Amino acid sequence: MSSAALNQVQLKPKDYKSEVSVVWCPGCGHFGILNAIYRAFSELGVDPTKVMAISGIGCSSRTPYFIQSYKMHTLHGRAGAVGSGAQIARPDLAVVVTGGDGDGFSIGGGHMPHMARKNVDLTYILYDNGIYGLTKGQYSPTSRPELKAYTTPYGGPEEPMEPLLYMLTYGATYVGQAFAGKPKVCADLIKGALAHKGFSYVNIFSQCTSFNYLDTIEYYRDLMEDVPAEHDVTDLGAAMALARRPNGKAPMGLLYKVDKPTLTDRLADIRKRVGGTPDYDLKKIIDLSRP
Ligand SMILES: Cc1ncc(C[n+]2csc(CCOP(=O)(O)OP(=O)(O)O)c2C)c(N)n1
Ligand SMILES: [Mg+2]
Repeated sequence: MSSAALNQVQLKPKDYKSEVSVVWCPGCGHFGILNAIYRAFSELGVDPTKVMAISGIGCSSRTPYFIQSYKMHTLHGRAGAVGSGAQIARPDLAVVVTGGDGDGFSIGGGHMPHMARKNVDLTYILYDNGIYGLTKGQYSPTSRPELKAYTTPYGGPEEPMEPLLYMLTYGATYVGQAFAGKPKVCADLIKGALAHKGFSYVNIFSQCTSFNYLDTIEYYRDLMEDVPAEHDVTDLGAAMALARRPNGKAPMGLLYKVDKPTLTDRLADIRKRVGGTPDYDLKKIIDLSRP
């Protein structure tokens, strides 16, 4: 994201809390992720007046309310599209999108590949609790088939998707994963994502203590294994192999990080080529399109 927002202030994590009280259920993993965001902001000296926090709808999508920053609580599934627009219009701002597995991969699933392939310079933090929490417990694209939810009382009829494979396939330039019970790992991954220039995706498992009785904090603790120290984060094939969960273990840590031109860089190149703001004269556009 924009480096203009970094190393600007010296604030404590609590200084990034807004005046709005947090309304999640007791024991919800989302608290851990929010605290990791505060911590990452503090450690990077992020200027709150340079942050645009954007979300869709969901328990996780309430996050911008709790952060001292500019914010937009948008439509269900559209946070990525709004975030992309905000980033293009104001490349000097640090755009941080937060949301859930339902918001990002059900209704919002059509936006995810495009943010990734365009390398939009923003940070996307996905709170993956394998359920629709806000609407009280429906099956999501990351629910395990064994989960009996209100919409799947006999268990799920489909295989869950793998968000990491999806984002790696579509060209995200920073991909990491952790779970809410590891605050330092979460904060470090978010810090790396914020400091990265390009589309950063951080998948954080989050226990839903009200509606997902399977994916508990103990389950995530057993499920996850640190990314091996020898893993090369520039090796896409190796990152994908880890995302496919060898030995059934989900990787925790940074899987992938490469530098590539961002959408903002490419738009600036076009402006340079045409010698300023592009000319929107219709006749010229038609002539240019048919050389
Ligand atoms: C267009 C539209 N469809 C459906 C809904 C209902 N709805 C609100 S939040 C949500 C899913 C939330 O799940 P997730 O994104 O995983 O967030 P969580 O609450 O689990 O953090 C749904 C289906 C809506 N608000 N708008
Ligand atoms: Mg969810």
